[in-house]
Amino acid sequence: MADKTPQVGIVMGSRSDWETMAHAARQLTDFGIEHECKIVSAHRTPAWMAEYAATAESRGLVAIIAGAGGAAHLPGMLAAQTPVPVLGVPVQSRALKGMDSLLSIVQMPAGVPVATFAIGEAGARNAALFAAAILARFDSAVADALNHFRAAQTQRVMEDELP
Ligand code: RP5
Repeated sequence: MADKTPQVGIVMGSRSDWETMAHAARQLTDFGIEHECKIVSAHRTPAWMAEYAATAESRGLVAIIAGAGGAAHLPGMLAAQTPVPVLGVPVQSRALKGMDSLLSIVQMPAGVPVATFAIGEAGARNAALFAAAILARFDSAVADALNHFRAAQTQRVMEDELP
């Protein structure tokens, strides 16, 4: 039986972030990477967030993709409490179009890194690709899937024609 232990955690501050973060989940599914998706809010469920961070390493997570919008503390607060690499995705906010999310996530003080991606869908997809790149270093099936993805993407562009 295949091992269903999640290797990547996808967490987000609110259900309203799912539309964006589903792109990360879809990409991991395409690569056959076991993952879990959960709502973990730094502001509304701080104790649950601390528990998630505290158990991430022992549960075998290799990376955590954390999406949040507005005053987006989630990626940084997770990174502060786990040695597992945290990949932050700024979710587009209504008021400031995600600039608030981006700056909240990217401006970590020295000592507690969060890898920060683009605002919205591109960031979610790239965070998943980055997690895959980490896993590919020690999982040849993921390496093959990633190489295939890149080759197919290149092929599409090479064959594209302007109207
Ligand atoms: C953040 O507040 C969430 O990550 C979300 O992007 C934002 C708005 O949350 P809701 O009011 O939609 O639940 O914590």
